[in-house]
Amino acid sequence: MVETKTVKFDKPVVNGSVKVPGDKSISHRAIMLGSIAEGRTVIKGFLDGEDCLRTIEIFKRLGVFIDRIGTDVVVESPGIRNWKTPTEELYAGNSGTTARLMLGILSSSTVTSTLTGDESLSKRPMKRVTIPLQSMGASISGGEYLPLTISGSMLKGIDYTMPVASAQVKSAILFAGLGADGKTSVRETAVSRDHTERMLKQFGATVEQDKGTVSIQGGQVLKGTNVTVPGDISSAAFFMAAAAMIEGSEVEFVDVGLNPTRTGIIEVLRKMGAKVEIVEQNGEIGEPYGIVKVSHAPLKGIEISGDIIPTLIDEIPIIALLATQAKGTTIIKDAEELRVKETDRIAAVTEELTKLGADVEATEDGMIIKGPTVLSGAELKSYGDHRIGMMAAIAALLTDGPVQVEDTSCIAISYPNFFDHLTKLVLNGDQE
Ligand code: SPQ
Repeated sequence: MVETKTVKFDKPVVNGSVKVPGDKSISHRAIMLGSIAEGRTVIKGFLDGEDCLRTIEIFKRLGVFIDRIGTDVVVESPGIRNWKTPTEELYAGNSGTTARLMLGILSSSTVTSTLTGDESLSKRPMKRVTIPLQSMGASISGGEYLPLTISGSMLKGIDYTMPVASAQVKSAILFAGLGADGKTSVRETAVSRDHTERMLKQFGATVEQDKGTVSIQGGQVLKGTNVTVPGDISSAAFFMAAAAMIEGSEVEFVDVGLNPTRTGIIEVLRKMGAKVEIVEQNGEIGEPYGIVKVSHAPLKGIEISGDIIPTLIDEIPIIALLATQAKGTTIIKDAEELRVKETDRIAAVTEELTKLGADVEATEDGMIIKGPTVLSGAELKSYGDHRIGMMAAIAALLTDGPVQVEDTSCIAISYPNFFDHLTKLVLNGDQE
């Protein structure tokens, strides 16, 4: 049954403090590295989103013990070389991160397994990962898409220049390189999120980073450790945009991740004219996080292109909505990767914003948005994509009539309590 929600507010203002759930990218990696490592890993702040739960299920099938103690997730692993061959397929659900990173991990393990995914994931390109892995000697059978069968083997290190800026490709190669013979280097044209590099170090690995090249020496054995996951800035971005767009709004984000490879949204908000204050910053070792306050100010259109794109790739749907409220033209370029996410996000965003009355044109690698426009209620679709679903719900803060969002259950992939937080921030706004 597809869950449809009608979202309606009467001249809302968003206000108050919110602690968004744990970062999705970091939560996946904490389970993965905790399972590769020998011994016990305790994860605080883990995201209970559906994608991350898929990653947990996969490692349980490989013989890793994973359980909860209160809100912590505890991983007890015999180490990657002692996993058991799974009796069932490894199902990655909707999660590109799970599928692509697992390809790298499983290639250097000692087990044979088949990775599968849902309908959307089974249409997402995997060759970007399987080609470099196969050149390391990985045994992967299948084609461009899932399902793929991986027989773990002894790999050899490579020196690889990535054709696309992708943290998933980089991470898959680094994970494979960890178990390979010799050194593996990955060269990036634009810097993508570096959570894998940071966390490998937390688990005791030596990782070299030099001007866009990351290198790892194979044969390093990791030891379990404790990991704290900060709030996901990609989730916070929805309420950051709401606060920036709606007059009288101010929202504070507590313990939100501030890794510079992810904070493109803050730069964009500031350039567009919103008030963004970093009240406090912590966590120099591991992942930086802090308190961020965003408040409304008149917005103007800007160009968003080049090296900043990988630092805000997942925020582009909500940035597009933001641009409908900015004066002038916003041009988003160099973001063709959006076409191969959970859905084609360029097509989906253009179609849904147009239904609301926005002036949006899709281009091959982005969008051109003219603003400001008055938006009207409409019937929108999420396309089963959590980020499109949340963008549609936030749009309801701007429209006169209700916005009906078809298929909202996908929001649980990255932000299970999204609607509770939305209601809370609007209620606080009412009380001001
Ligand atoms: O995991 P998935 O489905 O690929 O999730 C998305 C998202 O919007 O949540 C992309 F659709 O985030 C990716 C992100 O776009 C998560 C990610 C990571 O954790 O390494 C990296 C980015 O993808 P890529 O292809 O640029 O490496």
